[in-house]
Amino acid sequence: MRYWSVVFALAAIFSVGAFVYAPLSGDWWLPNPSGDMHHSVSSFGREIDSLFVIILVITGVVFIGTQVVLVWEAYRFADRVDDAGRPVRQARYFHGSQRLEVIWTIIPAAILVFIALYQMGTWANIKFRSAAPKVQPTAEVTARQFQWIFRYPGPDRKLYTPDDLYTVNDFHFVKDRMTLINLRSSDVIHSFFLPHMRIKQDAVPGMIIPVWFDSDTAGHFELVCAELCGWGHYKMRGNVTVHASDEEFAKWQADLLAEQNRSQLSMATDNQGR
Ligand SMILES: [Cu+2]
Repeated sequence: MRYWSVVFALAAIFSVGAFVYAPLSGDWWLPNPSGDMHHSVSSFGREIDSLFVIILVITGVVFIGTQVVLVWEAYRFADRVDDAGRPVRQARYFHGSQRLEVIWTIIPAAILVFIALYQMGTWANIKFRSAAPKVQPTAEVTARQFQWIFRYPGPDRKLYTPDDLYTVNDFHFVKDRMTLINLRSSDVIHSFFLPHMRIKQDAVPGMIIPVWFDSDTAGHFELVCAELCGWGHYKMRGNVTVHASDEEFAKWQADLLAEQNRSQLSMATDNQGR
């Protein structure tokens, strides 16, 4: 029935409409708080966005091409019968076409190789340990069911010393600074995802994984877990604060230190009272 080719056509038109509309609308696209939706706040983000657009264009062209053929063939070969109820055209069965199989294997393979080579530089910049910035880690981040624990260097500026500072689901770093964290997990696999910085890295038990990123915009962003890690997975949301300056970050750390000392003091006095 030709009716079905119309249904296929409408579904294809709707899909194409959605992916043409997405880049034009702010809500459907990758999050960008600066208002300019084609300008990610992080320097890696801009590379990743352009890769994303290239892949969207390639898959879009392939999708439109295959849908046009599908709908046209569905329309053309719809089973029509004559007045006597006999098929107008008899179906013909044949066993594959080797040439066609070779073509539709080679073309996608070539496209995948092109994408693999094209994105290699970006991947190396973001993931290769040799590309890690030579800076002190801003924090050690430990994922666990179901929260993010941040451990910052204290006044001695060294991590893993007794004066370290802790926060839960609250991450701070400084604008325009390449920021390095050591990512760990204390139970299952989680995924450290900063959507605004386009950074996503699995936290794997038993490994300490360096992750680096930056932001050219101060403000408040979001951290989520991008790996379904258990029943409370949805709770693994954290606030990210990008401070405008080193001074502002130092001020926040000093406040945190004072608060931490205060609570330790009150714990000590509580114990004495008992
Ligand atoms: Cu998780």
